[in-house]
Amino acid sequence: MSKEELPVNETQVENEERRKFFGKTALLGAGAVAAPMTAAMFASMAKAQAAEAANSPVIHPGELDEYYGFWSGGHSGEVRILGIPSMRELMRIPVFNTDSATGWGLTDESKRIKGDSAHLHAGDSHHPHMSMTDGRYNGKYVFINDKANTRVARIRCDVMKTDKMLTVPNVQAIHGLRVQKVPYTKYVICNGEFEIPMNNDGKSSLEDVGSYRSLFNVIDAESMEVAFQVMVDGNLDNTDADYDGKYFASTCYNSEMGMNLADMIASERDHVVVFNLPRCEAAVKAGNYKTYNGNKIPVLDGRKGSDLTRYIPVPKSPHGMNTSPNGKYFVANGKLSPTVSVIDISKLDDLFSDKIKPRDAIVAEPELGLGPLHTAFDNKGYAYTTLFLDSQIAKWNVEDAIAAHNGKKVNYLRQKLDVHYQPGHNHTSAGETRDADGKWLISLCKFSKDRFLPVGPLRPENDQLIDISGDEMKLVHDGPTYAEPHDCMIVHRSKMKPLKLWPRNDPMFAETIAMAKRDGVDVYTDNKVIRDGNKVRVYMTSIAPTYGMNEFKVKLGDEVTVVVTNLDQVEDVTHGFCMTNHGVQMEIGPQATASVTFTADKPGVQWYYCNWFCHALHMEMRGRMLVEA
Ligand code: K7E
Ligand code: CUA
Repeated sequence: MSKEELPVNETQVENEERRKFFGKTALLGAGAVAAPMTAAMFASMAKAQAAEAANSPVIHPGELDEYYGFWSGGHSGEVRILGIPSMRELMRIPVFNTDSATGWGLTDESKRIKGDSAHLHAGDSHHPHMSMTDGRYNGKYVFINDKANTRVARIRCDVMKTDKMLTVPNVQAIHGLRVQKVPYTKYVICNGEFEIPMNNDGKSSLEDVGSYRSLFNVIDAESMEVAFQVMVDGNLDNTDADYDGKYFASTCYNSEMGMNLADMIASERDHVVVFNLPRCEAAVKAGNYKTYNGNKIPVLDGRKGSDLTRYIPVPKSPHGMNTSPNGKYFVANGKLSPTVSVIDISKLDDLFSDKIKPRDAIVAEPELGLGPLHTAFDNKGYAYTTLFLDSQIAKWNVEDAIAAHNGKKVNYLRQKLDVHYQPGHNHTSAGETRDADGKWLISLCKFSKDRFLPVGPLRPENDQLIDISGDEMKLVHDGPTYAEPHDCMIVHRSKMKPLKLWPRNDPMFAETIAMAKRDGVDVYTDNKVIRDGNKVRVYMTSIAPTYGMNEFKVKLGDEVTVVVTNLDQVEDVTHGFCMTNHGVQMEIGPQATASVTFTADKPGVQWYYCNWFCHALHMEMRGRMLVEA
C-alpha cells in the first residue's frame, strides 16, 4: 500500500512510529560514537521491528482479527467468541444458561434442543473444544461440558448456535472434555468427575463408598449419543487425546476415593488413566459390558487389571492433561506437586503389552513452580505451564526436560512471567492442534485484584494476552471478563466459514416449519391465526419495520404460540419479538423462523414489539394482542 492510499489515521500512526525510530537511532548514535550504526545493524533492527509489527496486538478500528477465540463462560453457562489479538468480545453463545436477548431457553426451538433439561436455567461450562480433521480444527462444531448438570452441548460454527444437548447418564458432573483429533472427531471424550453408586437410585449403597464409581464417557460427535462408558478406579478430572487415534488419557486427583478434603489429598501419588480406544471398541462389539440405571449404554470395566486401561502413578492430585502438538507427549500437571509428568506416547504400546512398567512411560518430571494446573505448547518445542500459587507462567523446553531427567546437566526452564493473578487454564494459538504456531498465549487468571477499577466486592477475572513469538514471553493486554472463563481455544480465521443469512431449510427450525405446513401455513407468505381448542398458533412475517400482523385476538387462558419469520435478506438485520409483561423475548435472524409459546394470562390489550434495533422506525414495529376475558 502506498502512502497516498493509507487512511489518514494510519499515516499518522506510521509517522509517529518513524519519529520514535529515528529518535532511538539518534540516541544510539550519540552514545556510541566509536561504533556507528552499520548497514547490518540497521537491517537487524528493521527485521526485529517487522517481526514485532507482525505480531502486534493492536487492531485498528475497522480492521479484523487474525483469530477467533472461543471462551467458556464458566458458571454463566455460556460460550463467548473473542477476536484475537484484540481481545474484543464478538459474540456470546448461550448454551446452558437462559438468555433474554436471543430467547435461548425461552423459544420452542431452544427447548427442543435442550430436551430433557429444558427446565434447567443454569450451567457451568468449562472446556470448549472444536472438532478436528487429521489433528487440525475443521470449523464445524465446538463442544462444551456442563459440570453443574452433567451435560455436553454442541455448537454449530456456521451459525454459532447450540444445536445439540445431552445429559450424560450414569455419571455426575461432566468435567474434562476434549475431542478425538485423528483421523477425525468421531468421538467427544469427557470425564464424570464426582463418584456415585452405579445404580444411583437411592435404594442401595448410599453409605458404601467402596461401591462409588467415576466413568469415562465416549460420545458420538454426530449423533451426540453416548457410544460407551468406561468404569475406572478413582475419580477423573481432565482429559486429552493423542494424534494417532488410539489413546486417550485422563488425570485422577482422588485415587483415594476420599469423601472430604483431607482424605482426597492423603496420598503422595494419584494417577493418569490411559484408555485404549481400539480395545474399548472391540469390547463393546464383543458385548463385554454391563448396563446400569435402566438404560442401554454399554459400560466397560476399565478398573485396574483390565486390558482396556493402564494406570500411571504421578504426583500429587494432578489437574490438567495436555497433548503436545507434535503428538509425542501427554503432560499431566501436578497441582499439589511442583512438577508436571511427561508421558511418552510412543511407549504406550509397550505398556499395554506389559513390556514396560507404568512409571517407565514417564520420560520427564520437570520441577516448574508451585501449583502447575495446565500446559500449552508452541511449534518450537516449548511448553508453557500455569503456576496457580506462584501467579506465573513457566516457559520450559520439553526435550531439555527429558535430557535432565536422564541425568544431563541442562536447564530446561527458560522464563517465568508474572501474570495477574492465579492463572488456571492457558492456551496458545492453535496449540492443541498440529497447526500450533507459537504466536499468542492466553492466561486465564482467576483473580484481578488491583488490575482494574474496583467494582464492588465481586471482581472480574483477568484474561491476559501474551506474545510468545520472540524468545521471551511478553504480556501485552489485560482483559477483564465476567465469571468465569475456565478454558479457551484459539482458531485461525481461515478455518471458519460462518453464514451471513439463515438457510430457509435450516434444521434449527425445521420442526416449526413442519408444524406450519400441518396448519396449512406457508411461513414466507402467510399471516394467519390457527385456533386448535385453547391452543392458538399465530404465524406472522417480519420485514423492517413491520410485522405482517398488526393485531390478533385470543381468549384469556389460551396457550399461544407465536411464530415469526424474518423475510429480510439483508445481512445483520435481525428482528425481535417481545410480548410485554409475559417474559417473552426472542431473536429472529435474517431468513430465520423462530417461535415461542406462552399462556395469555392477562386480559385486555397487550402490546408486542420488536426488541432488536432494525430500522429508523424500529420503535413503530409493534402490534396488539387482544385478550378477551
Ligand atoms: Cu477450571 Cu479445566 Cu474445569 Cu483447570 S478446570 S483451572
Ligand atoms: Cu424489527 Cu426492530
